[in-house]
Amino acid sequence: MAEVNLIYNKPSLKGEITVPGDKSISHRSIMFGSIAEGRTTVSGFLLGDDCLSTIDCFKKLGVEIELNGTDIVINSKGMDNWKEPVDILYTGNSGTTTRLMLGLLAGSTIHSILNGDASIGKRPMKRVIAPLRDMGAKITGRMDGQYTPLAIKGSPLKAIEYTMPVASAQVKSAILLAGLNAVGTTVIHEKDISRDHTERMLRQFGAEINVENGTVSYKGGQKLHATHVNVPGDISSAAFFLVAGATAENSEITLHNVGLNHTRTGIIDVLNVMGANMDIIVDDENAAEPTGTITIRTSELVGTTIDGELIPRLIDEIPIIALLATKAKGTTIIRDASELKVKETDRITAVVEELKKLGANIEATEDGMIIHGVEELHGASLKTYGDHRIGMMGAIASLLTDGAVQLDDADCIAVSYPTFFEDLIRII
Ligand code: SPQ
Repeated sequence: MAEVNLIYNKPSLKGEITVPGDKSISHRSIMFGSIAEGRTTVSGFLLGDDCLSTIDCFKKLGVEIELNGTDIVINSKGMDNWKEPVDILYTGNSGTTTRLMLGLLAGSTIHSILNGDASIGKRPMKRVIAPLRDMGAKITGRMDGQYTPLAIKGSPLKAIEYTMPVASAQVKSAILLAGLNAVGTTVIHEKDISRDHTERMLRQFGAEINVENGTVSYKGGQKLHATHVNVPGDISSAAFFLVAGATAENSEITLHNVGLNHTRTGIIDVLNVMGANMDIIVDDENAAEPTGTITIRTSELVGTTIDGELIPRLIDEIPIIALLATKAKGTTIIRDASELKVKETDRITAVVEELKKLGANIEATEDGMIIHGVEELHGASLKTYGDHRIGMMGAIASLLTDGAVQLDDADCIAVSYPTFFEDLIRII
């Protein structure tokens, strides 16, 4: 557990950062490259701990995966030739690895066991296992499959029509990946649209998929074709520096290669509504995953309300948005976000507890938080709860406080942004 002591005297931030690869897309690139027979290449891969866990799991299934920096080569004999693993598939801290692999392994021909770290052991899995069982999946686990470790006996599946009870890309993706091997057409209805990287990548690998008015449908039994995947920078990582640039005094930061998929850009909408001084240049709107360059400057911010369909479009950015709101005039209300309670930690409690230590005027609600802007934030010792997003929120807060900020465990930041501190130092 690496403790860090961050002593900055309210620096002005200047410089440019090329944002590292998107975590959600990096995971999926390995999964799709392992399903498809042949040679898939990936560029811009995120070398974060979570994505390395995904690589490790597929290596245990007999897929050849070579890393050369952020370039990856996957040689797979196709999903039908995956090897039964002799070892447990260890998913570390990664909810995405655990839940998406459940969908894939359910329709495979092998027996496997999935397990993760202590945080994964507390995250709900029934939300994935219930629809998979409706498809015919044979999955057993602790508390009837609510928690890891989980044992999966691959079996023939049938397609289902499913209405999502919560907006979750992980549940949607697990069903879609199981649907690959299911007889019939898998149909999923979403009220609020969650990130659509799985749908986009299915298309990229040659599948025919229909997406219309919140309904995704596609026929099982389609073969995927190996291809090249270019992973854009992660907007969830960029978010920390967007907030730093908007709130630190006399600052201007340019972020290159930011993924601008509409299902992920809720943070941009919020920054705009709050009055951020920001310019965006889109690189290629028609790319499989669009990207752009964002320049953000010190801004006069006002509070806002964040709820409804916006929530799944910024769910992982809420910790850093809460910090942003402490520096805005007036009140910010975040609601409809109870999903935060089942992330790497309960992010409502963690954000409220830690920002209070810095002098923020913030209170937790049943499904979010209410934040009143304050003049000053002060130094304090913060807990990260082993949650990368809480750790980075604390580190960015240290740029705004009138004293030092200590983080009890900054190692967790490597889950999604292993070069976070290098990038931070570059702009100070
Ligand atoms: O993978 P994991 O641990 O679930 O990571 C988080 C994160 O903050 O990085 C959530 F804790 O991101 C999820 C995200 O919240 C990644 C994800 C995906 O790649 O499909 C979808 C979201 O989760 P969910 O539960 O809403 O589907």
